Amino acid sequence: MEKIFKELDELEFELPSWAFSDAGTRFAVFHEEGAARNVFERIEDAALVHELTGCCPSVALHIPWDRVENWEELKEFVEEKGLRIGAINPNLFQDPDYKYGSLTNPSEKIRKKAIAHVMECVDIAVKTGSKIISLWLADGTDYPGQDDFRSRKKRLEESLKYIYENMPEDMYLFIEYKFFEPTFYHTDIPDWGTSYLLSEKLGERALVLVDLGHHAQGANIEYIVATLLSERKLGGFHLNNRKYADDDLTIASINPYEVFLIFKEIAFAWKDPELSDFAKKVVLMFDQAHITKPKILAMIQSVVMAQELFVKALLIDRRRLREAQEKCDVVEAEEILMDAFRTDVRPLLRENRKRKNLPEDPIKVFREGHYMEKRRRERR
Ligand code: PSV
Ligand code: MN
Repeated sequence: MEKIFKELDELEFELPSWAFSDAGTRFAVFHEEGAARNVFERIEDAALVHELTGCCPSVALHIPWDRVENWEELKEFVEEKGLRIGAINPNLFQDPDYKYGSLTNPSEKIRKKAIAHVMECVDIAVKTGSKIISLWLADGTDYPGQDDFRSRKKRLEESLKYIYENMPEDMYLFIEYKFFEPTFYHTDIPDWGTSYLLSEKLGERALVLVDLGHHAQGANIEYIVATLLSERKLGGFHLNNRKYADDDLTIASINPYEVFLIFKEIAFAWKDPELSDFAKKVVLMFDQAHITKPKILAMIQSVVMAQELFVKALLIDRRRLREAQEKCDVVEAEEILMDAFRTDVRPLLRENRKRKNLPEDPIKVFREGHYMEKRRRERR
């Protein structure tokens, strides 16, 4: 238990500011009474999640959604709340100019505009003490012949090279992939292989970001994670759960076993002396849109769920598993995984929280507290 407690001290999650404000489907945005209306309120909500769970000390920002005039003031506010600013996410998907692409756009003027926006985000990262720019592109085409694939690839590589070479030397560039949407004929960064290729060409501080929602049905995400870890090219995650496509449902709501198997790869890398330092830097960020669940509660539920699944992954008996694998004892190997997966780790997590003076059951404390009433009163 003490060993797990030590490992739990190192298990941190990053919260997305955007999960605390109104979100919607393709068809409508739904309002939640008391939901955060601006970046300061989003930080307050993230701070509450951290206060109740004790393991979410950083919050990712999305620009321009979280843009302020005075970044020093925001940084101070974040620190006062006991948090730090995590990844800065440029937005290259809402400006009408990007209809035919941002960093890949045929127009040099628009490419320059997109690069300038990313460089603004680099500047914000410097001002707020963040070390990560997390890039996702909506770039792609809808129809055959719309643009030339190889020209787009070249433009993308050139744009990224400019950004990478002009970032401070201690800053990381995460490149996220998504196999479709909003374009449907082709996507410029559709899979981990393309993200890998681009980041490999850029250099050591360019890494792949795996959003769990951005894969085709049946994709083996844990294998992708293992491959990227072994190549030291995994930067971070956007944790969520997918049913059909990028639904951004709360983590493990559909398939907890899949998340357990993904976390197994990270937990094993944590314990591998050659990979441990690298693996512990992999950022476990959430990227979820809470529409049917109350936002703060959904986030607390996600954090608790992610902690449980990570602890289960830490419990796997690696020595026995290796022995079973060497003997090609497939049933025994799977049983060893299932032993850990079936273990009820909730008492252990409750004890851990008690020792840290945290609520033993953060979901219950939030539900029974008056956190939302206060917010509904103040955020009319
Ligand atoms: C795109 O679907 C994405 O996963 C990217 O990470 C964006 O930054 C985020 O969602 C916006 O909600
Ligand atoms: Mn994402």
